[in-house]
Amino acid sequence: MTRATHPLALAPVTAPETSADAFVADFLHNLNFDRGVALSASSENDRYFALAHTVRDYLMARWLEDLRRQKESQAKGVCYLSAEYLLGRQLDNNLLAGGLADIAQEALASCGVSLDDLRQHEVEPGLGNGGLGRLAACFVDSLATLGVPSIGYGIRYEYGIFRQTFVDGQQVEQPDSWLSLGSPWEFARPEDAQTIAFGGHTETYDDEGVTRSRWVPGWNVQAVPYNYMIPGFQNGRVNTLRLWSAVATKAFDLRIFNSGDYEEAVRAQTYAETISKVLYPEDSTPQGKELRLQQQYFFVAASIHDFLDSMLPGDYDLAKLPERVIFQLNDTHPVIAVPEFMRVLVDEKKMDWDAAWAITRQCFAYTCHTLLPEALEVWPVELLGRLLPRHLEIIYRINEEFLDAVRARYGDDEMRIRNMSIIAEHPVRSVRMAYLATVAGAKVNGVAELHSQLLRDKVLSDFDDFFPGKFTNVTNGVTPRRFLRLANPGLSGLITEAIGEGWLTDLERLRELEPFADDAGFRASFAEVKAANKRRLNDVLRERDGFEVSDGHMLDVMVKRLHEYKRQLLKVLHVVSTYEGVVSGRVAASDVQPRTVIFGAKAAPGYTMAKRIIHLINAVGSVVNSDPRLDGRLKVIFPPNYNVTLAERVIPAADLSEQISLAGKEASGTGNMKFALNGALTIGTDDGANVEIRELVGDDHFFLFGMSEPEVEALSARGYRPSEFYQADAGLRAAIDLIASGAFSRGDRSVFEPVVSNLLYEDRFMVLADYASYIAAQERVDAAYADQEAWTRSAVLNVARTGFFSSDRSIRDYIDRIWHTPPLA
Ligand code: NBG
Repeated sequence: MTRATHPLALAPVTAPETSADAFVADFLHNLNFDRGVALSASSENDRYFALAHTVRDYLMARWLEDLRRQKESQAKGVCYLSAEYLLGRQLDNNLLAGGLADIAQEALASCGVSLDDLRQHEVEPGLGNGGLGRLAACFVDSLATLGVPSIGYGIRYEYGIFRQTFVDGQQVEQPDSWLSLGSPWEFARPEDAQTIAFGGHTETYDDEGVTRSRWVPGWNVQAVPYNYMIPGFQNGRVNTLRLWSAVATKAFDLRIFNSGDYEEAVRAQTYAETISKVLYPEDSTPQGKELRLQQQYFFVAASIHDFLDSMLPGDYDLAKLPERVIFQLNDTHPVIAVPEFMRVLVDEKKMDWDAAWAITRQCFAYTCHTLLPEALEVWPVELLGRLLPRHLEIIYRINEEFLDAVRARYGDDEMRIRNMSIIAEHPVRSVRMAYLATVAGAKVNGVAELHSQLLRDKVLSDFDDFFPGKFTNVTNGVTPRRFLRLANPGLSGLITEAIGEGWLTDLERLRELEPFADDAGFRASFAEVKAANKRRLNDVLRERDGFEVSDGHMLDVMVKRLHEYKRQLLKVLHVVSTYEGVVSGRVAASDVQPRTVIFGAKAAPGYTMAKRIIHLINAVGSVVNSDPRLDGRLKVIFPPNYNVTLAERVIPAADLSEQISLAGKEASGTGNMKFALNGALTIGTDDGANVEIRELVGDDHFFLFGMSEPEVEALSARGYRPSEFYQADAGLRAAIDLIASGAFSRGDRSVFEPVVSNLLYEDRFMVLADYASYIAAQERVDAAYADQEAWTRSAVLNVARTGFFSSDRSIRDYIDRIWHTPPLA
């Protein structure tokens, strides 16, 4: 052990002394020695990096200690496998977690540097699409805060979710080159790279009298890990997020290069590196689909090998793995980990199939995040077999044994067999990844009560019957550190003043706020915080996009991915109907409750209808906002490129939260939780976690509308004809006709014709059926908002009663119901 002979090498790493002076010294040291610049010559990026590295230095001792302890204790831990982590900016979160915000502020000020400018400088890593990725980010925060031994594994996409711009009201996607100036939060570990193979063929061979299979791959890439610190909230813990980046095994071919064919010389490199190039590349083309499967296998294979290589002692008895690790599959994206794990145990570790399968079935658990059949991933057998031939064989064998067991239980019920088979035969022979995960997983969970129940009763009901006790629920949650403490310092201060410290890690304590709802003084302060948050939002919107929220307006917000099931169209119809009421003279402008409607939404690049809806929102906004007949009482603003950073400003300012999906379609929603926790009232359907929000806050403080899930089913069964609703409702007719007339497209009726005819003749998500109920609920909203005291009282009660939605509670539920991984002392 020559490496450790010097006494200093054995001393534990210690954090710098916590004082503003020490912070200054560290900051300047990092600026000079890391960045190679003097303060006077430094750029904002230099100062941002130096600050980030200083914060890192404070967290480093704890991080190294946690890594050591997790390995030494060999306690059971969680490997969270997720293709997405929508982290948001890191600086503020890490300052808060490290308890460093005040001294950093003071230290920088003494150097003449504004902390706020450096905050704004950070580019958020948008390594996720929406709720699923943000949930993973909340979960790693809570895992660290609760001190659960864990590691998050994912992909370090070079380009995250696209940057959205609008050109003539239409979405145009720009690449998100978040790494162009580097990231100060990551640690590249090329020495821990894993080799990930693809393609080739399989063969059998004789292994001392036993016939075994092996995979002879065709090509491979290197997976290089980048480590990120995930600090717990002021608890001295720092967990790890490990994101994989793809590089070519052979950087380039010198022989070809020397022959002058430069492109060919780097072809392999370019090809390999595409694997981690972008988040979810377009999957409507066969090439795109293949790349996506490559990404999935790439990161789970690297993660499994990393865990086995780096976290276990050399002579580890693999039969004990279920006592050591649980791999949580965040949706179907990482499910190819199941056959990979089996391949490692059976082919590489030469374990007997049954023993390996018994271990695998205890080491994986699966979270399903959807009910939409089209979102349940399937991989064509042809593709999977070409890319991962051995894995396909393993999947076939798992399926064969599973179907034998199904036959043994139910007899030759061919219908049931076909419905439960991991292999679908139509329209093309494919592997159903959700089924594979369900068969392999120790537990399967949905993400809200209603969602889990629908999974059990409908989507996976045969499996629930076959595997009693396998299905469970863990209702989603959000981290109160980012979405309350950092996003809403005003409200956080008020809460602490009222009920003291401690609620940030024990969010149920918000209950103690209930009596303050009846305290006029508290309500006044609460309303003042809301007003200040609106001003803060205005500052951001003005600078970012030149928008403004007018004083005295109710702030009505719908921010989430653009999807037909989420029904942004319903919100648009409400806006159009208010507008139509005034311009047709039926309603006096002075009777309209002043409102600003904020939309934020990205549409998948290949999702044409979603893009049309974005166009429509912008078109309606530009007409409504400039029509003097409205007297400035109705505004629609749609800041482009909604992301975590903007969410942190919008949510605390909102009065009304729009959660209006068709019942039975939104698995949970997490935006809904963030709004309620920040004191917005919800207008929503009985869908996803809305159901639990409404139960907790009470009917009087929630605007419920629309069909319930059984009513939706009944209407479908009867045969839904949207045009009947159109015919029967004059207000609805007027709103749709106005869109159809070209009023929002300079008289050109063709522009929104596809949207209108889709509503009238298909309307898969029953916008028209819920329209009347929605409008009536909005009238109740207007009436309620007119009584500001009562509204604020409801808002306070929303905050007080939604502590349940902390992601700390979700993680505790995972521990109790699925993982059984106690926190490390
Ligand atoms: C999404 C659901 C949301 C849910 C998040 C997090 C996918 C596949 N699902 O309702 O649509 O809140 O997951 O669970 O992104």
